[in-house]
Amino acid sequence: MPRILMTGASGGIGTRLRQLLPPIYPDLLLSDLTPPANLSSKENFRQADLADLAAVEAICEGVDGILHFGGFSVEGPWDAILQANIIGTYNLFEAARKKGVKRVVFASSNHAVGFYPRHTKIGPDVTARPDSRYGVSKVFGEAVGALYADKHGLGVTCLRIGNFGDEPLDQRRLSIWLKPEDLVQLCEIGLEHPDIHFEVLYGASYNERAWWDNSRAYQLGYRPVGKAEDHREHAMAEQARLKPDPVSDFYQGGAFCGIEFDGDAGRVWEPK
Ligand code: 15L
Repeated sequence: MPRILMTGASGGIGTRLRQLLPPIYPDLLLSDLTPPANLSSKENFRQADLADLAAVEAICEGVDGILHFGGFSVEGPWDAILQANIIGTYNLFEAARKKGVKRVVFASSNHAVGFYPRHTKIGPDVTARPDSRYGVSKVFGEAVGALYADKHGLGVTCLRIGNFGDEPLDQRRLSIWLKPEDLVQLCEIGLEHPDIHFEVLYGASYNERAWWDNSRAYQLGYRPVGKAEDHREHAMAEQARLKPDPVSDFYQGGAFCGIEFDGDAGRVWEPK
């Protein structure tokens, strides 16, 4: 039975996966900076600061696979992103190598490619177009993952997660929604599929308005059950409450693109 470490256990995704993973991976070690508020006596938790390499090495001891959801999950000040996502992600891969971990699933994000316009369909191999310091840290994480796969033989899967939750929150999220059960499937592929060396997959359910070509995930056996269009009415009603914004509404990364934007909104960037 593999021992799986999940970082970010107290965050939004981690909290939900704590319910969904134990039937599949009963030997689950949880970690975060602070313990989850409702930790049960059946759960196994060890505190660790990702910026502290020795602490990360300690939680990787005896682990077969890692689900790395830890770190800063939105745009933030450079120092916070630097510590948690740049140093933290490097430490995670380095500790995994030192401790002989076989697989890492890295929670990348759609914000690694957020500056692609919504009318373009992109695959996993496009040039990075991060929309924020947070997005830059996800590009960095994917690069570190590739290095550790190619140089050290770690099996690495980077999931460019769209928007994780029980339903799509607005029109943008109809294109990028990820149902929790579908994320579990992607984690299983990353942890167990025999063909994994280094993969970038999109973390999205079956969304008719998808901006992403996720055929590689399907080749690896992904069969999402979430259908964004089943929630269209709710999403469009929520959309009607939002204030239009020429930058955020044009690009895939939405509001992350609009944050601190002082370019020329009338002269948009388009891929050649
Ligand atoms: C993300 O990467 C964030 O972690 C999440 O909070 C959402 O903002 C999501 O992207 C999104 O793009 O909706």
